[in-house]
Amino acid sequence: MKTLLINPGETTGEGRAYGPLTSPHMVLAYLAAYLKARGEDVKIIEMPTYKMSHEDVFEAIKHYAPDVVGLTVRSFNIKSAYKIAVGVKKLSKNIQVVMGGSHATALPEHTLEECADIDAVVMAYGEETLYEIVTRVSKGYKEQKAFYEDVMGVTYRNGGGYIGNGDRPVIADLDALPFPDYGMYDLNKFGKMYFSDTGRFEREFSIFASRGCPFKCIFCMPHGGPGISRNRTTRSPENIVAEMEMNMEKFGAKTFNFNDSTFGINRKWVKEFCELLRKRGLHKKVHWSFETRADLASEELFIDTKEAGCNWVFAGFESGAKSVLEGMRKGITKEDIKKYIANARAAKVPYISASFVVGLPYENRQTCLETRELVRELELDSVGVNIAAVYPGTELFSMVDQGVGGIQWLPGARMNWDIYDRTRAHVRVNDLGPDDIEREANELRKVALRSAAKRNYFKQLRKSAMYFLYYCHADRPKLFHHIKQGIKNLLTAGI
Ligand code: B12
Repeated sequence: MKTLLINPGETTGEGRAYGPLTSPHMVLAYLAAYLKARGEDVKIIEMPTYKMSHEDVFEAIKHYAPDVVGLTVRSFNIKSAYKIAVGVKKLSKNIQVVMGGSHATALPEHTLEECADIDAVVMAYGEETLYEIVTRVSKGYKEQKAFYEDVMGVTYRNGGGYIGNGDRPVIADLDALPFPDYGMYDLNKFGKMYFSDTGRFEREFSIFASRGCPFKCIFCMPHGGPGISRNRTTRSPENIVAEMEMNMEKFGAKTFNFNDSTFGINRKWVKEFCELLRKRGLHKKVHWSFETRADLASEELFIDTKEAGCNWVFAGFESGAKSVLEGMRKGITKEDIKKYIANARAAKVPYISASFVVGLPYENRQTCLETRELVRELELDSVGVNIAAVYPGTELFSMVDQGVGGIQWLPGARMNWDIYDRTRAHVRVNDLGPDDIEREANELRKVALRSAAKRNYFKQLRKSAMYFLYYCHADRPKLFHHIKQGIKNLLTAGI
């Protein structure tokens, strides 16, 4: 039985936001490893990173002749996934087309309705569900519905309607899962990241310590989907270290990024994990980074993790305005943010970065100024500035429907998956129209750049020069895009 798993992102070109990933797609590596461990034949196509067109994908399908095609979908690549589903069914009606991922999990029936060539949607965690489907397909039942009937975590097409089989419980023992198999990818095709403290470019490997998140930020889909709610499961430190060691040995991995929605919730666990890294000598061999919340990071947490090899910390601060922070129900305050930075600096964390969002409920011109002020003051090493994006399955989506905090859809934006390109606003909020939101985001980027340079001008300059040289060699179109952006920013930032 052959299964082809596809990340369907468009080969975007510059200007579009969701280009190739710099770290191999973890979700598909997990699903593939699970099937492989059970003797299945499986392949992965990473469209954006391999720069494959839809025609290239169809050629690959003809060549591999899979029985099941599995697509991982988010709102910004769902249209590309539909195109693949249509093409697959043109090639053969017998290939089962299955979708999973956050978008499909949030809107299973709607997804089936929008594209008649999808046979079923897998909701929440997919390893066990996909394997069950593949096993049923291999049995070659006469009736298609037998592939999906009573399979937990599936919504499937039945005649003119849809049948939802209800949620599959979370995978309680994450240690029992096979490690994500990054050997399924052509790793040379992925980009590398520059690390200021070592002065080197490294390939980053995504890793997970836990699935799920108990917090309730309005813009995030509950991990695993609304059905799975906010259940959080954690791997043992031993299991994680074994995965790191395997990737070090197999691929020479030197850099890991913990992709947990929130790392460090359980301090006792973090202590044990850090101790194990030191005991195994990994703190001298690898670097790693994590994302946590402003109110979770004590100086002690930063010291423990830094001594265990962590060289980069990241947090979503989102806003510098009380009303906006309260409206997003993140449960953090400006004081928490300042304390986080003070703790990280006291622990001498080499690289501190954070992200902000412009255009959430209660945002207005005044709150944007307050965020700018905070960013100016923090002098972070890097700042990601996002324009508010309203994803299905989030509380924010319902808030926009109801106009909470002055936020409203732009005409034609609701359920329009073409708008999720990160460069444009698709809502208006209070006295900010879409152009104002985009302008405020740009202003904030400039403030962030100036503030980073103020802390360490030469570090920033060196980073830019290193990326320049890297892209000269590795990705010319990206280089031209960044030069254009950089010049624009530098000229207007007045550094
Ligand atoms: C880690 C992560 C990332 C990492 C990915 C790293 C990597 N190399 O894999 C990085 C940092 C790159 C990233 C970036 C972005 N992300 Co992100 N990310 C996440 C996060 C925290 C976890 C996703 C993950 O890998 N989970 C681990 C796996 C094992 O679990 P899983 O994703 O739930 O997948 C399981 C099931 O969904 C299912 N499944 C998934 N696909 C398939 C396919 C098939 C066929 C089957 C059967 C099952 C199946 O099985 C999987 C295994 O159990 C989620 C948060 C969340 N709530 O899920 C957001 C999330 C997925 N990201 C999101 C967004 C918006 C982004 C960005 C656009 C953010 C930005 N502003 O730039 C970018 C897009 C980048 C890109 N080009 O794709 C949104 C997507 C919303 C949506 N509806 O599209 C989420 C849901 C967060 C949110 N706002 O709610 N992200």
